[in-house]
Amino acid sequence: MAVLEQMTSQQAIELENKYGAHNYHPLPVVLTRGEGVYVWDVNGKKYYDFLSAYSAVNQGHCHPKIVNALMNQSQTLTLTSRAFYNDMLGKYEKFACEFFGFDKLLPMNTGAEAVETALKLCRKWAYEVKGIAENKAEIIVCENNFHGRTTTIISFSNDPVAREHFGPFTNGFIKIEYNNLQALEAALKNNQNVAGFLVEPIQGEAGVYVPSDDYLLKAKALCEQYNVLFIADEVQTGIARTGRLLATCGNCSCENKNCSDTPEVKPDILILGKAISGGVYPVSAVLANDNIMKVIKPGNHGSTFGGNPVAAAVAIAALEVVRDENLAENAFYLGNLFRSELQKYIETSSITKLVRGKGLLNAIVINDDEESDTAWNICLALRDNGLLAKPTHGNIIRFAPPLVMTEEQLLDCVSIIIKTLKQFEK
Ligand code: IF1
Repeated sequence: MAVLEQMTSQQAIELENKYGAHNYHPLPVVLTRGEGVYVWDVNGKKYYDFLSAYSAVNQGHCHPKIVNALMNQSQTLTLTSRAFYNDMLGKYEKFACEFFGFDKLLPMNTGAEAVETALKLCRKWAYEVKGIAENKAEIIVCENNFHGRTTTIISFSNDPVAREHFGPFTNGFIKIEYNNLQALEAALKNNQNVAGFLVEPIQGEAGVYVPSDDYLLKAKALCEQYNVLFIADEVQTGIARTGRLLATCGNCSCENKNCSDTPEVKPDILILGKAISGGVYPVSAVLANDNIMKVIKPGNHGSTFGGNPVAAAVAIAALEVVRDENLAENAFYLGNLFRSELQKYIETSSITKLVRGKGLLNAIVINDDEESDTAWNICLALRDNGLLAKPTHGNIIRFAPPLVMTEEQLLDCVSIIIKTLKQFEK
């Protein structure tokens, strides 16, 4: 069979099973095309995408402006490495620094690479600026975090499936309860060696846990009080997903700042990935001001593809789409509509306990134990009804459509979701 010949679902699944490592358990659907909020499988069936590739496709699948940027740059200059300058990286760095309000950007490719970069930057700042003794720096993280899959990152994960048999692990991390300011202060108070606090503004993988409104603001204040860097991992919550440009700091270039419910918090180090490229190309970034980023000197850190011309062109286009199509405002409005419509159903439902989230990063909790396969079966039924979503942990289903969705499409999805949930009512 010619490699690119049209395949049946079964053939595609069998190929992956035979030749691919089994590091995922995908929902049984084989996609072949994406456009805006829709994806199509190999049989021509159309679906609403309610996962957005884990919030990487905020701008919608194959956004023409972003794809054109990819195509144009790919036919001009794809990669120089950082051994030489190129005419795209500086433009992108300037654009992104002004877009998010920071002095400097360190370009990488994946979210995990950006998290690792932020950890290295924080440690180096701790030794060279704060004055912590060499190799004594500690970084506070939260229980049930998800920051990626590298060995150092899983060293501070408490997910056994992500950690088992991958040791030995990296030292220098303190775990505290998420959304618990007392726990944070206790970890800061008695320890001069704390360099930073790494936190997700909303814990996505854990099940879309939204902290109390003042958590991030007060956590940042505690970090300032103890001269510790506040590091925000916005790989999943950033780029308008939660109804603001960033879940921590609106820095909105738009008029109606959606900061009414949650105060703005300026991270010392901001970590971005996923939708910074609109899901078109692997792009991630670490942003900080000069007082922190100055510790990085030539040879300290890098990456072959980090900041390549294609990444630069794609990221500029992807961020312009966020601004020009008012995606934060759209996510803010549609997110409120989504939760209020689902809440009406939940009040009469025996199968759904609650809906939670911010902007268009939401989840429902299914009224069954974590080990049950009810959430999985609901996602299979959603697939049959034309909407793709996937459980995060056990009985929690994440709902995160592209931010370009219209109100009409959202209400259509709400009716599909409710119709499907009703099939499981006891
Ligand atoms: C998988 C989860 C989501 C992230 C945050 C860093 C990264 C991620 C907050 C690393 C990546 C992805 C990874 C992907 C599935 C997905 C995921 F389920 F794993 F946890 F979104 F919730 N910080 N999240 O969410 O970025 O290196 O992947 O570019 O590994 O299964 P990456």
